[in-house]
Amino acid sequence: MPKTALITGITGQDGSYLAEFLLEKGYEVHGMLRRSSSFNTDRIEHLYIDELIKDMHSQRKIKLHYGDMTDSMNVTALIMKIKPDEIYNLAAQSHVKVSFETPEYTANADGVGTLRVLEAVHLLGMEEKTKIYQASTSELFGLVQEVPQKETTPFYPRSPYGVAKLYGYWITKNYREAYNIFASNGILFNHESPRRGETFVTRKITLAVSRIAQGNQEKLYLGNMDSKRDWGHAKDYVECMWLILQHEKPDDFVIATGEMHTVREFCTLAFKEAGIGIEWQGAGVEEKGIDKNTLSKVLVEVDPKYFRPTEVEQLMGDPTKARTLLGWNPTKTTFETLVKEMVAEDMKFVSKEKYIRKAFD
Ligand code: NDP
Ligand code: GDR
Repeated sequence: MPKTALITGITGQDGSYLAEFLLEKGYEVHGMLRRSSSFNTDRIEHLYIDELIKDMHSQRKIKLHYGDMTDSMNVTALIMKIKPDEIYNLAAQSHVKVSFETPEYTANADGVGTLRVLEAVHLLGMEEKTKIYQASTSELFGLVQEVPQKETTPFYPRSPYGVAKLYGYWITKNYREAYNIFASNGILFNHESPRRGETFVTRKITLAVSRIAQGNQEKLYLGNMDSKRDWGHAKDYVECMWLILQHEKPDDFVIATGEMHTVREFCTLAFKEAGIGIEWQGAGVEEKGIDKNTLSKVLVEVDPKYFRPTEVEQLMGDPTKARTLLGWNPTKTTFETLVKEMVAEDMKFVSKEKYIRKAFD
């Protein structure tokens, strides 16, 4: 019998890579799909075959079910129907800046949403059958108390998102201890890919760089350029989610590369990959990235509208525990390879965009 997995957040960056990974392992994969007025299945379309055309294909690869993390009855009904061996709880309002504008919704979906999954497994008496992976985050560390951050570093979240995820982290641990559920937290540091949402800084940069290189955009506006992050590749990180649930006992793990770079460094490298050299001038809101060829053309400018009310200045994780206990390799993809891949994919994406635009001219 193949194992059955339920992925909440299957339409997101991580959900799509995880679905591919689990299918390759022979899992029956189910996913929670939010109703949307327009299609939100771009990242999983290659895995999903619509009911209407299923006869044209030998089999559907994944099964999608409408649902929402803010709807307890729906969450419980799905778990009752699917009876998953493993639940990967990835669904969340995952944008830190947006969480300042939608704090209550973020708490509901990201914090109480996690409780809904755990309580459903408990209510349905599935404690011995179902393992739960909780998508915890380096944003828990927030105002950093120690560098690098590890499983024992104290938490100090700096956004409604971070605080909601803090509840998710602790309620996962509490249900593990109270009801003996196999429930584990992956404390994942930033991970990116060509499938990253377009408003997160890495993808915003690689898309803009590609559009600038192909003459489709003049300038890129960014917020805090000094912010430092530990950036890995999403494809490598979903493997670790699975490893965490295959471990002999439930536990919490930091997943990171152990390397840290500034937003400015990411930006410089992305422009370089697109064949454009830039020089930085000024500081803070005065900062500008100038095209080295012309030494006058401003390609990057700081816009304070992207600053956050409270910022997480630097994050760098220590993945020793995951490396030792799970045998996970944190440096499969280097920072340079990640930037290269994202720029290369966006260059292709933007040329298609240009082609479509031309067709409508
Ligand atoms: P994305 O933003 O790409 O995906 C989020 C997913 O959650 C989407 O499928 C989205 O659906 C779904 N979702 C949002 N709100 C709800 C809701 N109320 N009910 C049901 N589904 C909902 O995030 P990532 O893939 O990057 O991240 C996955 C998880 O890991 C998130 O929980 C995130 O907070 C966490 N995380 C991410 C890190 C990263 O660097 N990427 C690092 C650490 C943790 P839709 O497509 O319809 O919007
Ligand atoms: P983060 O990712 O907040 O770390 O959360 P994001 O890419 O949004 O920001 C990273 C850093 O870049 C700075 N920054 C900008 N950010 C955005 N989005 N847009 C800009 O224009 C910009 N300019 C500078 C930010 O201030 C920040 O310091 C991500 C999400 O995936 C979370 O869900 C996840 O939990 C954490 O990573 C780990």
